[in-house]
Amino acid sequence: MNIYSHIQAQSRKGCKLFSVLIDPDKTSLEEAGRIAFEAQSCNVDFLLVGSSILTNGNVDKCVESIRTFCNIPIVLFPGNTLQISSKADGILYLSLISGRNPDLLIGKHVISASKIKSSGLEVMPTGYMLVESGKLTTVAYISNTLPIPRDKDEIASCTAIAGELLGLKLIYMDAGSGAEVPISTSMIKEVKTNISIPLIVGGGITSPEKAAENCKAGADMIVVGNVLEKDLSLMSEMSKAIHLTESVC
Ligand code: 1GP
Repeated sequence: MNIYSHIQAQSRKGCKLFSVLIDPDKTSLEEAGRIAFEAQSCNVDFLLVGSSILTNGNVDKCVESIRTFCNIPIVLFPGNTLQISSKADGILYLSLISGRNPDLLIGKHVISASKIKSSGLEVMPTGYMLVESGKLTTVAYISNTLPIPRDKDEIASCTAIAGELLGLKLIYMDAGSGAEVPISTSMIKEVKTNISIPLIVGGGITSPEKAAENCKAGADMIVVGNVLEKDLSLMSEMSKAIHLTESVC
């Protein structure tokens, strides 16, 4: 499957996608397998694998463990260049466009370019936008960037427009894993109105209602991680809420 073509086609039809984030640092291989098994029966569209910081985790082994239990496409969502595994299917090739840290706009890309090119992974250039979420998140601290203020819809919109004009193929708006306050529907609407590439939204989404609300506001894909680590039984309800947003899908 060409992952990006699928995302784009679904977005054009107004159909919503559900991705579950597995953090290889916080999730044991057994847990990763369990999440993958559950995801298969819950119609999860993609499994994202990545972490802001890797201490004990092993991305290769995590991907292998997921693969044993499901055939859902696995997409890397790497927090750094140590998290590239040719065992996955694709990679969100992130440029942190909400920040002004040159290393995360181009530096790390130069370091990893050759490895990624020869990996066989489907590469999806993604404008990653971090949005303020009520507390200092790991990703804001580690990336050494200031998130976009949560009430500045126009800054978010202009940042996303710039990303699209630069040729990026996806915009990922993230409040950060475990965010206290998720991204507002008003910001999602404003960004979606102003871009024509698919919009991914994640960070602090803890209920099926919030996931559905974000889809109605314009998110094409919802990413959920943290809350499922605590309560896997929520996955099914989340999936239904997201996929039922548009009954034609
Ligand atoms: C984080 O958007 C993802 O980068 C998912 O966030 O873990 O809070 O669901 P949560």
